[in-house]
Order: sequence, then C-alpha cells, then structure tokens
Amino acid sequence: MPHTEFRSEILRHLTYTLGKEAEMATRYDWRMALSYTVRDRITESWHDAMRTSRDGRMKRVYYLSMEFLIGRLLEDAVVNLRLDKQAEAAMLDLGVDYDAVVATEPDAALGNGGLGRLAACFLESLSTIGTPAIGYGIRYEHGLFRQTFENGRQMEEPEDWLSQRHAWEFERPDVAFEIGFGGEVHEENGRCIWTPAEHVIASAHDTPVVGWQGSWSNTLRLWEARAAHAFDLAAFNAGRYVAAAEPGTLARTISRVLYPDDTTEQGKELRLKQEYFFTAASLRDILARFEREHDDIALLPEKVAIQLNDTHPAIAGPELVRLLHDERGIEFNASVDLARRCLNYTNHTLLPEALERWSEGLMGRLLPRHLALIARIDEWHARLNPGRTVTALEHGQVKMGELSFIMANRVNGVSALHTELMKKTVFSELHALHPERIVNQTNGVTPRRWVLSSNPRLSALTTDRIGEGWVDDLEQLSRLEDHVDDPAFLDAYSAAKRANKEDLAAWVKDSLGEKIDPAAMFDIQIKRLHEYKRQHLNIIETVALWQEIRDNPNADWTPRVKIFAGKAAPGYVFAKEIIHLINDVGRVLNADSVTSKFLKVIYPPNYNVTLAERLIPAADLSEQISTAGKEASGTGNMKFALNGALTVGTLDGANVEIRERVGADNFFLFGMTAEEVVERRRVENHAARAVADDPRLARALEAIRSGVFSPEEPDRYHGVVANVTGPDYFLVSSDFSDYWRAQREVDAAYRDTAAWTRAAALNTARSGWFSSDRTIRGYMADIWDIRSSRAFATA
Ligand code: DL6
Repeated sequence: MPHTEFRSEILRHLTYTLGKEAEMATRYDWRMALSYTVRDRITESWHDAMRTSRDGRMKRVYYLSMEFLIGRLLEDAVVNLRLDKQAEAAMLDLGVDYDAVVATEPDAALGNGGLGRLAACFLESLSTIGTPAIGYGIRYEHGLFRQTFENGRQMEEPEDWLSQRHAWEFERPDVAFEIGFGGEVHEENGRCIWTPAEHVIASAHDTPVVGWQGSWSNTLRLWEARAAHAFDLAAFNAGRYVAAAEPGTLARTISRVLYPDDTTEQGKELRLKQEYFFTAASLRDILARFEREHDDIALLPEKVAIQLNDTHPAIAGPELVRLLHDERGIEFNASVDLARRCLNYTNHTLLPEALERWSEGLMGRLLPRHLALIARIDEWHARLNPGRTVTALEHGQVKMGELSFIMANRVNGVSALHTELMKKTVFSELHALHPERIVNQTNGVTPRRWVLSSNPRLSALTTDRIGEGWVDDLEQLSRLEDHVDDPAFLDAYSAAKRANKEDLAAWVKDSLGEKIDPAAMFDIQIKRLHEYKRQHLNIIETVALWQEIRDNPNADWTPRVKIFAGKAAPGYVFAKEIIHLINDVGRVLNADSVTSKFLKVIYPPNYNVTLAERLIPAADLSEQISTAGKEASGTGNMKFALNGALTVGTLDGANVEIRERVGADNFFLFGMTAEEVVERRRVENHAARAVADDPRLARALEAIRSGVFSPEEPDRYHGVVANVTGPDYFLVSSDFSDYWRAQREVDAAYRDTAAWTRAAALNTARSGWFSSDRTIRGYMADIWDIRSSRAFATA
C-alpha cells in the first residue's frame, strides 16, 4: 500500500474514531490513529486465520498463563507487517515525529519476568508458524508496579497502562461467564451439584497477535472481572452511595492487580481466586468452542491441547473433570482420562518456595467441589499405581505441582539441565511412576522482537550478508560464520555495536544525567532481583575491582560500565537491600575522580520490556551468574548472545546449551556445577572459609560492612554481609574467587578488539537455535501432537 493511502487511513481514524482535528491532535491521538490503522491490517489476517481453523476443524493450542509480558505492541505489529517504511513516511507527511509517537505507548507489564515474556514470545511464534492458538490470561488493571528510587531505595507505585485506551483490544461483552466461589455441594440423583455462594462475571477482551509478514494471527484473550450485579439501587436510593457501588468494587478486585501481596490470608485468598477465575472462564470458553465445532466429546484430546504455564492454572485439572463429570454427566474415570489427555504442564522453577501449595482450609472454603475432586483424583491415581503413590493432597495442603503432574499428559522443563534436575529432585517419585511423561523443551525468544525490531543495525547487516530468511528461520544465522574472518564484515559488525552503545550512552545522559563512555565495555545484568540470580556477587566484585583500581590507578585497566536493571518483589527485604547497595556503590564510584574513568555503575529504574530492548543491543558482556541448579533456563541469556554479547556465566539453565553452541572459547565460564553446589553446602562454615581464603573478598566485604558506601548509616549493610559470610545459601562467597578470575579474563579479552568482535559475531552466528519458533515446533511435536499448522491447512 502506498504511504499516501496509509496517511489517509490514519487521518480517517483521527477524525472519525478519535473525533479530533489534525491541528489539535496530541501525540496520544496520533499514536491511537496509527495503531487503529495498523490494527485494521491485522484484523483481516486474524479473521482469515480463525475461519481457516474453524472450517478445517483444526486442533488448537490453548496457552493458560497468569502472565503475558507483551510490552509495547505498535512497533512489533508494524515490523511484523513490514509497514515500517510506510508508517514513517506517512507520519512524516503529516508532520508528526514517528519515533516520539511510538514512544508514548505504555509498556503493558502484565507479568513479572521470564515466565510472562516467554508466553508473549510463544504467542508470536505460534502466529508466525501458523498454528491455531489462543492465549488466556487476566486483563490486570494494574500490571507490575512502577519502580522508582528514593535515595537509592526501591519505591513502588501502581502501574496504570489502562489509564489510556488500549488500542489493540476488542471488547467482547457477549463472551462472558459466571464464575462461582464458596458455597455448598450436595448430591442429587447420584450427581454432585455445587451451589456457589458468590459469583463474578469473567468478560473477554481480545487482542490479535500477528506473526511475521502478517500471514496468520492468533488471539490473546484476557478476562476482566465484573460484578454479577454491579450496582445496589436500593442502597443508592437510601443515600448509601459507597455501599451501592460495593459489589462492583469487590468483584473488580480479582482483575485489579498482578501479583497481590500474598503474605496475608486475604492476599492468599485473592490469588487463588484469580487463578480459578481465569482458568474456569478459559475452560468454559474452550469447551463452548469445541461443542460448536464437534458433536462427540471423545474427540476432545484430538482437538484441544491445553498448556498450563507453571502451576498457576493447575486448578484446570479438577475444573475440567468437574465440567465433564458433574456438568456433562460423563463417568468419572472417563472424565479424568479425557482431561488428562488434553492437559500439559510446564514447570519453570525448582525453588521449593515457588512451588505453590494451598491449605486445605482455604481450598475447601473457596472451591469445595474441587477439593473433593482432588481427593478423588488422588484415589484414582493410587488405584492405577498401587504400592508407590504420590498424592496432591497431603498434610492438610494441596500441592499444585503434584496435581499438575498427575493431571498432565506431558510435563516439561525449560532447559536440558533443569529437566534432568526435575527428574532427580522435585518430581523424582512421580517420574519413577511415569517415566515417559517428562520431556524437555529448552526456551527460546522471538527474533522478530529481539533482533529485527530492537536491533535494526545488526538486522540490516545480517540481511545484507545472508538475505532475509533468518527472520523466520533463525538457524540460517549460521551462514554468518562464513563472514567472521572478513575484516569488512567485522568492521561493520563492530560499528553497529558501537552505534547502539552511543545511543544508549545518550539515553543514559538524558534520563539519568550520568555520562558513560561508549568505548568502555558495557557489562549488563538485567533481571528480577533474587538472591539466586546473585546481583550481590556482581556488586561485591565491582567493589573489589574499585579497590584495586584505587590502589594502582596508573595500571592498564579495561574501562567498564556495569549496568544493572530489575525489580525486587515488594515484600522481599533482602533483594531490596541489594538494590540499595548497588545504588549506594554507584553513587560513590561514579563520583570518584580517580577511578570513574575506568569503572561506573548505572541502575536505570523501572526495568521493563522496552528498557530491555534498549539495553540488550548495546551489551558487550552478559552477566548470567546464578547459583548452578537454580535458574531454570533464562531467556535474557539468549537475547544477549543473539545480539553479540559474550556471556560470563555459570553452568546453569540454558547457559549450558548456549556455551555448547557458541563454543567454550566464546563464553567465560566460572563457578561450581550443580553437583558441586550441593557438596559445598555440606562443608561446615563454607562461606567463612571462602572469605578467609580470599583477601580481596574479605576487603570488599569489610568496606561494605563498615559503611564506606553508606556513611550516613554505617551499619546499613551488616545484614547483607552477615548473610554472605554466614549461611550464604546461594554460595556468593564460595564462587567469588573464580568469578574474579573469569572477569579478569574478560578484561584481557576485551582489550583485543578484533578477537572480541569475532567472538561476538560467532555468538550471533551460533545462537540461531534459541528461537522460540524452534521451541514451539518442539511443543507441537512432543507435547501437543499438532501437525495442523497453516502449512497443513493449505496443503
Ligand atoms: O521459563 C521461563 C523462565 C525461565 O527462563 C527462568 O529461568 C525462570 O526463573 C522463570 N520461572 C519463573 C517461575 N517462578 N519462579 N521463580 O518465573 O521462568
């Protein structure tokens, strides 16, 4: 379409959809008009895709996830539809700054981190591949909190992405289900009837998710909670205005906030309500669609593949059994069998505290019928596996990991190491009973967002050398290996990185007021704050390095800028102390006139998808330094490697597979293996011994402990230091010396610019396997038994 036609459509939306005159339009108006114009383009392929799926009676994937970290959608859609040139030209004609308009889109933060971002990448890959799919989740009014820093401390403010209209969604008031809670169960003619005490309405909002080149689009369906009776007119007429609105307010609580604090009983109840609310609505929607298209319920597993993204939707097991057995009268064993053949479960963590458990009391109060069904599912499982039984209900608790496993056709881990550890640890007994059930699907990331859109310079260079096929066949990047000894290619590769670093340096100056040198190594650790991810190992090493530079300022130091970004859970006190420490260290180091030309620390607040898109293309070094055995996979590690950052990392999660592929020479390995970690924990006083053995570590810790970075409150970090010198469960002290060694190897390697650039280019060339298209094809073959993608429908 010529850009003039595109311009007319933007103006039409501005005039008739937004009701604005061009001369009065704000950036918001222009963004909305542009978004509606682009959405129109998607809608055609979306309708075609839905018609093809319906007419072909195709099997669909239903991805149930509490989180979809989709970020901004405009640029993603423009890039996938290849409308970037027209959109820019049309906006230019209209006298509007395209980049400034795109930048006004709120970052939809409907997730915490890797798990939610993976769900977003998967939906895009499913559309690119042309596999019919619907992602189901919650339309949170407030996504993940907005992080600010006050004197270096994390502060949390509500996120309000819906304070503006969300241009991409279609409201579906006609798609609504009544979801019940509490109440009683009684038997009538041998059938259980659940009469809930309370009801809310789940109402659908659909966002189309367009794949590469726009030839297929799937749906993200998010549920909003509304009151069954929103308004109490009698109370209103009696002048009790607040009481009159109460039913609506209470019901809306369910979809109000992502991750309500669940340290209180009310918080726990709300979280379980959220989980049941979106799972129950999704299952009813799935069955309604199935029943429109098919007459025989026995076909359910042939037509429906449901993926449970972690245990959050685990109540799907008993709920699907209830819908089949109680509501449709199908015999119990047959119902369990049908449900099981549709359901699959992805495990994303081995951390015991992250494996969900609910008290029987709470479950019985909120979902009495489900509690009884879980007990019956346990009996059914015990009957089939006499002798060695594992149950979901135990010691007054409902274990959602076990429930998900028992009710799943396939259970998958998210990296090779994590899957093996899952078999040996959390699910060892269930694995022994069902050795065929656990499979591995190593995570991946969509190259459309994480290279093509976020790193246009690298993309243009790649396309120039190997053509455009890499965009939806990422393993074609391996053809770049033919160019890694071509000086012209290496110069261009290095120039692209340098330009990305200059852009980042300009942004840091503008937004944080700190000047950083694009010639310095940009060393980046961006992820949620957690002890197992060990941001504290990184900052302690930074302190030790600063001390050495101060001792010997005239030595040949390799200049570095250490960049951190990430949020800590509001109730996670230790993680918040680490953030505070990083900011305190940064304040001292950045003001040090002797050392700051060699070492700076930058911590932009409010890490989100958009910030990741800015930081990753500019990275030289990717910090993936978790305690081995704790990071299930990681996906940031893949994004960095693809964009030509070298990794300093442990043998954890997908780091293992990244290193295997990019080559040991192009990866800085350090630290204990998962087995060594277990051994080391058995050593008495392991942390104190490590500190005694490494004077550098002892000196850095002493500086932190004595208040060098917090003179206004000298004992601020006593707790942090006591932890890493005492229990040190995550083995920061024990891994420190080897981390220091690896970092000095990094310094030396960075000084050899040509060799570094070659290693960076090899990281790009050899990371093509980490596309989420490959991961989705793995799920299709090993878990969903789907061969019916667009390719099959048209064949
Ligand atoms: O699988 C996506 C992502 C992994 O890449 C991360 O390694 C893993 O930590 C994350 N898991 C979670 C689950 N909860 N916890 N903790 O977010 O999943």
